[in-house]
Amino acid sequence: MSSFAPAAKRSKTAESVTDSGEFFPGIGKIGFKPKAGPKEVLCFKHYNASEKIRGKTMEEWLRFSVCYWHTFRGTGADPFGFPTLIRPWEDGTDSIENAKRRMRAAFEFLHKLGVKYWTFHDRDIAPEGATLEETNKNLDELSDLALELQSKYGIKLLWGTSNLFANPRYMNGAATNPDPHVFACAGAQVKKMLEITKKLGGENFIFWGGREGYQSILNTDVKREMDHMAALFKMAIAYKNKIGFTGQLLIEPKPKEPTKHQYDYDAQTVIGFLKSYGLDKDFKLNIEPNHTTLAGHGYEHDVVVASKLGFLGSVDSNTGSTDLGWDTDQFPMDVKNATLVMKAIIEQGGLAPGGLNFDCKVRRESTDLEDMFVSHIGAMDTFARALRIAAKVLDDGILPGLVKDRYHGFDSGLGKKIEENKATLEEMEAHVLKHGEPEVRSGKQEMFESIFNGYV
Ligand code: XUL
Ligand code: CO
Repeated sequence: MSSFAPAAKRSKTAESVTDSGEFFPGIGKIGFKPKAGPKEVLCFKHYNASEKIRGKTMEEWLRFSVCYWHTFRGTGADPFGFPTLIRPWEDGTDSIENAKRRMRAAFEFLHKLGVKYWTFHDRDIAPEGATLEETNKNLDELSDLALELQSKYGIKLLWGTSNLFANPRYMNGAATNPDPHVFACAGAQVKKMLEITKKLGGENFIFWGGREGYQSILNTDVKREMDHMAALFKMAIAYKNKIGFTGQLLIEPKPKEPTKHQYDYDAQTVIGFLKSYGLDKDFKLNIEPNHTTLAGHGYEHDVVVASKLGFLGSVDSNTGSTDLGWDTDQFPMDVKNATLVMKAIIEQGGLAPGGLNFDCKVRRESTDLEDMFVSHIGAMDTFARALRIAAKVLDDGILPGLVKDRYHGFDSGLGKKIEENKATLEEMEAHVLKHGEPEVRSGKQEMFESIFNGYV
């Protein structure tokens, strides 16, 4: 690709936007219009924030959040093409002034969309300076503005995180880098971002190990790298407790991309890691379905596994594209998939202090400002429908009852003894000798699928 970057046409300059005072003119607060026609896309047809379902409002169940990195730092650039998403508040510089204008645009967007939470990486909101002092000063300045805007609009921080993957210093890993000096940079960054997250009242803090893995096993000491990753987590727990930050710590699994193999492969791998290093009381998981499918599982798999094992803390509610197969971070529009996720969330009694964070980006071809709203609204309506359907499935009790019935043999007698870990191999042998071959029982998958389809 040549270094010549043809700019997509800018419709308004950053100056003129500042003058008008509004970043999304012509778009008001998004309302609930259940009777709106199919072509009306700037309203909610299903998401009714104050409607009560199973004792909680939709807003309380869904806890939607907008991510800063895709929605306000995404440019539409890809390995084959230049930026396509030219936002009118951007002046093309990495200045503090531009960062502040962008943040005002972000809060206007959150307010108009009616989403109460946001998420960001340290480097999303403030430019990196030449030294750590300068970088931290920039972060202080932008987080002061964030605090002011949070209180102006009544918006809260779902989680903060450190970007430990973009800067070239992290190319060989952050906590898993073979150089302790780089590890120290990661530690310093996490320290500062824990402070900023606390300052903004963040309800969680995330670790996504973007470079914590390897490209070649030949140059990698896997055991030392995992030990070092655990060491950083232990430091984070100690510092969190020291400064009195009460948010939940979360790890976000992903199997690969950008590294060939990432240590936080999937939910079960991370749970095993947390238990091996004695971290399981202090961490939960932030599950991103696009990462789950990248790991070769079904969309809902990691949400269900993490939830059933008591580790589901939050969800990066996005989707991939089965025909592409990589981390495309699309807006979730599939009601069936979302229903399976919501069913697990209702079954565990909700996600708080976690939420449904839209770690999603509009396609690089979706270049209108309006598309930022349309995409989020579509995804929110998808999850609102999913919540209603999942609640109905659980209220009816038909599917849960059928599942329970499949395992009824474990409710009494030998099965109960097995579940209670009181049985022996000798008893197993005696049982088979006495009763012979078990009868085959149909799994009835198609029946379960048909019943589920009846609700969607
Ligand atoms: C990357 C990803 C990250 C994390 C936060 O695939 O999902 O944006 O959510 O670092
Ligand atoms: Co994510």
